[in-house]
Amino acid sequence: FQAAAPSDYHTYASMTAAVNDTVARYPGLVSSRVIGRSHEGRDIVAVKVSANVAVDEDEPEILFTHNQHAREHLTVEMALYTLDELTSQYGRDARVTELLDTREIWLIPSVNPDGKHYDTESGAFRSWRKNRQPNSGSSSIGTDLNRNWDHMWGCCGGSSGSTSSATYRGASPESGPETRVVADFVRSRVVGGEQQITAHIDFHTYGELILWPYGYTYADTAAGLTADDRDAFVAVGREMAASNGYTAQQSSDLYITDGSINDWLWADQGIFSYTFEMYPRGASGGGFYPPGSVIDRETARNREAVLILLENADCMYRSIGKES
Ligand code: 0X9
Ligand code: CA
Ligand code: ZN
Repeated sequence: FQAAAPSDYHTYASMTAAVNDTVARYPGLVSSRVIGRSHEGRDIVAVKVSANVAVDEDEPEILFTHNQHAREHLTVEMALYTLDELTSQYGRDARVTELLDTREIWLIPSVNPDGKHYDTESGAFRSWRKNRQPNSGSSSIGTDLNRNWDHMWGCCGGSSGSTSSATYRGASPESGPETRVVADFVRSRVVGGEQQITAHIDFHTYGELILWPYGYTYADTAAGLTADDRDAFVAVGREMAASNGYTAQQSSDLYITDGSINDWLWADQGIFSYTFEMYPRGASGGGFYPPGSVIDRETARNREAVLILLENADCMYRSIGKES
């Protein structure tokens, strides 16, 4: 078993360079915009991929977010894989071509660039999870961004109020600048009173899981989550899981989380929002730091699942025979 080194993965700088290079090579298909800045002032970038990328066409939009958690570096590789695949296969692969002609795809390759930088800057991995925002009255740094979203924040024992905890929920919902930047971006995609984004995956490591809301309750259905909604989450979730061998389940079946991005995107914005926990399945596969030799295999492993979500994004209820 080969241990990973920070040099096996893109840095924030080399990630940014890869994005900029792709924009330069495919100006008709890819654009990027700075949607805001992290606590330490790094750019948080959203990349748009679509035919006629410069035009805001009336097409279903799909969002992929990556790297909320600093040490989950494989998720940044997943963003760069998806970007490369969609661009290089446009005009070659019929499914990719059709999807870029009929969808607008947003990738945020690193939601937590300060944490990513901190996790590797010493030359050794630091197992850092949170952002790098100081907490007033405490020497402990950081908020768990995936406990900082504004739905049932701190409600249910699925986060911590202690600044030293790895799951510290922050002082208030969206108190993390990175949470706020991404939430503002999502809100900005409401056009003519309608949220354009219909489906989303938040990429994490590790566990090989596909998770759907809610995280704050064990109940299968709850406020704002009907039986049809739940059935559509399950149907598309299971279809994606059949393609990559992950285990599909409600996120609270893993453990209760409150203030997660999935719960906010669904309950507040009506977006079918999944979490993917990527490779490995368990700690013996390298945990958060699998060797660089698995990157190509473990990103390509999700190609089909990504295409499945993109194809379903125009009407998620088709998956349960309730097209409307
Ligand atoms: O705890 C988390 O935030 C995620 N697991 S991780 O090991 N990557 O930290 C799981 C979140 C799943 N829960 C919801 N999506 N609600
Ligand atoms: Ca388009
Ligand atoms: Zn995570």
